[in-house]
Amino acid sequence: MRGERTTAHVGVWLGVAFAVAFATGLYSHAAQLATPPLALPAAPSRLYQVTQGLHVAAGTAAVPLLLVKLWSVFPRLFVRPPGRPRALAVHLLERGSVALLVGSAVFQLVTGLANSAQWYPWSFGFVGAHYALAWVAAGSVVLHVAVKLPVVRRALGEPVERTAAGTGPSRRTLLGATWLSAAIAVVATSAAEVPGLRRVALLAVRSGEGPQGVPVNRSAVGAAVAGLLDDPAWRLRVVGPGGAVELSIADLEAMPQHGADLPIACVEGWSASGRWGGVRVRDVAALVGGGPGDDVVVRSLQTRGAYRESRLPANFVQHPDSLLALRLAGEPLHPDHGRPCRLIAPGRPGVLQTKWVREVQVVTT
Ligand SMILES: Nc1nc2c(c(=O)[nH]1)N[C@H]1C(S)=C(S)[C@@H](COP(=O)(O)O)O[C@H]1N2
Ligand SMILES: [Mo]
Repeated sequence: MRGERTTAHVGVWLGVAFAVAFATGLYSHAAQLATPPLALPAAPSRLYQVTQGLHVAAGTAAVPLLLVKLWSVFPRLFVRPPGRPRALAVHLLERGSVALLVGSAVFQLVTGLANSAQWYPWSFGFVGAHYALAWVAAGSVVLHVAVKLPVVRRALGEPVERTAAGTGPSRRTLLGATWLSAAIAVVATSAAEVPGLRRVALLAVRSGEGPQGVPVNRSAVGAAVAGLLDDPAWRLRVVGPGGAVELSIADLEAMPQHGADLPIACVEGWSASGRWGGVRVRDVAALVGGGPGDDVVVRSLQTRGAYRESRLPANFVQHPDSLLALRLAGEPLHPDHGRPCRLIAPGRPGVLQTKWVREVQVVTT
């Protein structure tokens, strides 16, 4: 069952999975930069939910594909290197590029899956390492495809035999089982995103349950803000080119209220939608002279943690559904969802939907 044809067929699908993961990963990385190199769209509001869902699904599908592909070439790891210096150099170069490819691919899949499970058995920063190795993986895939193109062409040109020469399962059975495991891996982790299919999602990292119908990643207690949320002295500080104002909950509730159905789309691949209510970010920014070209920085009551601050680019600030939410599902925000108010804007990664907001700063660019 081993051999060129197995390797080539599985390799094509693995290449597709890596290409999808690379493209959606670049998008996710750009979306998380404070000032992205080019303006990303604020609509459709579910765009990031889709791209990040695809990212995690493609990475998950790649696991069985990579395992089968490695198994199909395994005996080749032990071929004796040629003796002649020139042939040996070529051989070592080829082995080196394969080692880089396998190493970076395994690294990406392992760190990605571990991040989805919020398990960090390492000391390096996930985001920087996963991003850097994505380029190494992409480069070595391109090199590998270029080097192997003649073999791939030949292997794909031949039919996949229906029955094996001897006894035992055929190559066709093996390929079928491989597709099936990739499909099962995707369904078992991603079906949670499809209404009615959550029970099928046996490997989903989130139960899908939480206060007000939305799961919680970082609770108020976990973020060490629980004691600060019901302080009657809380004011939203708004700063901008026109000065500074302080708004109480009553002041915010006296402003025009707006409702929006928006998802929380976590980088880990899970997402959940809710009905949010509150004031528009652009209305708040306008109080301190914020104009259509201005970005907004939102800061949390939280004093530690990577996600206590985020920057909303001008086109997101202007979107009518970008809110400082005071309510979820018709009730005041649950403490774990960011009471007294949180940022919720369309088309953004979950990590940027800052909770327990204390300050809004208009930044003139
Ligand atoms: N202040 C603050 N805001 C935060 C976070 C955080 O750790 N601190 N976590 C973010 C992450 S990773 C996600 S996915 C969303 C999840 O929101 P939820 O925990 O309310 O579901 O909130 C974001 N907002
Ligand atoms: Mo997240």
